[in-house]
Formats: sequence, structure tokens, C-alpha cells
Amino acid sequence: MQIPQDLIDTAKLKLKSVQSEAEFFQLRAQFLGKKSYVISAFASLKSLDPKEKVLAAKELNILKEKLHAIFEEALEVIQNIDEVSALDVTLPSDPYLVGAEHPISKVAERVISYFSALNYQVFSGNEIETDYFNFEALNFPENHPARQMHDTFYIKSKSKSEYLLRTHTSNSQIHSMLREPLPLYMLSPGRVYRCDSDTTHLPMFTQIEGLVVDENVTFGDLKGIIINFLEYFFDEKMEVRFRPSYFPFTEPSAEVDIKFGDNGWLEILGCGMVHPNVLTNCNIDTKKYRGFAFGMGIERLAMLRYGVQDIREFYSSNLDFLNQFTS
Ligand code: 2NL
Repeated sequence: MQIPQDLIDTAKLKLKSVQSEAEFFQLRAQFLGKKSYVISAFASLKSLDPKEKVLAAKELNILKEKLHAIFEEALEVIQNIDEVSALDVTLPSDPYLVGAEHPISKVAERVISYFSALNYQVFSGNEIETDYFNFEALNFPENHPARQMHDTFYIKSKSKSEYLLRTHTSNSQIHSMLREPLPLYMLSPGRVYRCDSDTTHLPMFTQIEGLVVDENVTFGDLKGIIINFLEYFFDEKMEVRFRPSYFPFTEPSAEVDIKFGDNGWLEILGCGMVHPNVLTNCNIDTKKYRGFAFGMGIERLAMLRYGVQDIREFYSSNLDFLNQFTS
């Protein structure tokens, strides 16, 4: 009598894909039930001669015992699978990991979305610039401290014909005033560079500046836009304070503070009416046109929005930090 030797392996293999008790009993009937190979083989033993019968019966019994043991063991495993850990084929599959938009990009987009809705154009400009477009055209005096080597990254030497890394995005606004027709409503987001590094400063950061040049624009227009923007950005009514300040490129100038929790006032951006010297440098008739401008640091806004304590987190490439911004 020929006894199939792969029966054990086949049973083991089929048991692996069993997912319910019902399936288990069905499979057990196939291998050990009345119509199974093993049980029907016992019935056919009587047709064999006595010597062969003993041998075949012994082999069949061993096979039956092995199958019993396998099924016994498998039943225990199946009965231990509780409802929770049972495979639920209706569950959604694991999501594809496509990364997260960087928090600085998200905040920049939020700022841009407000001004785009007011028809401001977006011009990002170049990060490598000449002294003229970064300082001179913006009415910085010859000896202004920002122009010094320990504040500005110069490429090669500090001679006027050489290049530097822009310290603000205003260079892009100078280029735009020289190039674009008036009136001009623009926003310039981009990376800027200053020799500075601690928990609230980085040698590279992101700035967004806005510029309007039109007839009859006033400081009142500027105030209105800024307050409305801050309420859009923080999604709530804000207490806003305009504090007199100084920038070489605006006159008058103001720093804007918001009331933040119990910490009192917090500086959030700078702004002012464009200095007539800046307009003149861009061939704009100051009798006909006036301008207002403002500038803000995106990392600072992002730190407030997301409660980030150390500005360096944004550029540490730490996925545990970055993956918090997936939504
Ligand atoms: C700040 C302050 C400011 C401007 C930026 C500007 C640009 C041109 C002309 C006049 Cl082309 N002004 N930009 C004006 C006032 C303030 O930024 O604290 N930024 C982080």
C-alpha cells in the first residue's frame, strides 16, 4: 500500500491560512473525517494480505496520530486568537508615507494666501545681491552697522562691486519697482542671511515683505491691512499696537506688537511709509506716488503658531519634529 508522505506538510500549510474555527473544522474533516484519505485507507486494509496489512496499519496509525497532534495544536492557537487581534480585512491599508510640508512653507503659504486674495503679486528675487540693491538703494547710510562684516555675509570682499547674501528681501522690491508698472502691490517671500545664531536667530531665515506703491496711500491704509492680516493669520480678534521705530527705508516707521497671553506685548513685524529717497532711487515720482511697506520673519511666526521654543528645530532635519506637520 502506497501511503502519501506529503500529507503532513499539506495539512500544516493549509492550517496556516485558517482564520476561523469554522474553517478549521472544515479542514480537519478533510484530513481526519469519515471521507478523509486516512480513515478510508483503514477500510481498504482488509483487501491486503496479513503481512502487508500489519505494516500498512502501523504506518497509517502513525500518520493519523501525527495529523491529530497537528490539528490539536492548531485548534489551541485558533481559539486563542481573540476578536481584537483577528485579521480584519475591511481595515484600510497602511497609508503611503509621502512626508510633510515643512512648517516654514506652511506658514509662508498662509501669509501669501491673505495677500494673494488682495491681488498682491509675488516676486521672490535673488538671494545673491550687490551692495547697491541690498543697502544703497534702500537709503542705508554708508556707515550703517548692518553693512559691517559681522552682520552681513560678503562674497569675497566688501568692495562695492562685489556680491553679498541679501539680508532682507527688499532687494527684490527694488528690482520690482524698477521693472513693474505702477501701481504696484507686491509680496516678496524668500530666504535671507545674517551673521547671527542662537535659540531665536539663525544665519539663514525666511522673510516676507510687502510693498504697495500707489497714489494717495496712507499710514491708515497700512494700519488697516496689517491689523486685518494679523486677525486672519491668528484666526482671532487681536489687540495690536503700533510702536514708533526706525528703519532707513521707511519714514515714519513702526514696529507692530500683539498682545500674547500673559506675556504682554510681543513684536511681530515692522512697517512704515516708504522713504522718498527709496522711491526716487527707483525713478518713481514722489509728487504722484507714495508707498507703504512691511516685513516679517516667518520662523518667528511659525514659532508662535506651533509653540516651537528653539528656532533651530526647523532646520535640524529631525523627522520626529517634521512629521508633526502632516495635516
Ligand atoms: C522687519 C522689518 C520691514 C520694510 C521691511 C521695505 C522695503 C522697501 C521699501 C521700504 Cl523696498 N520698506 N520693507 C519696511 C519696514 C519694515 O521689515 O522687522 N522685518 C523682519
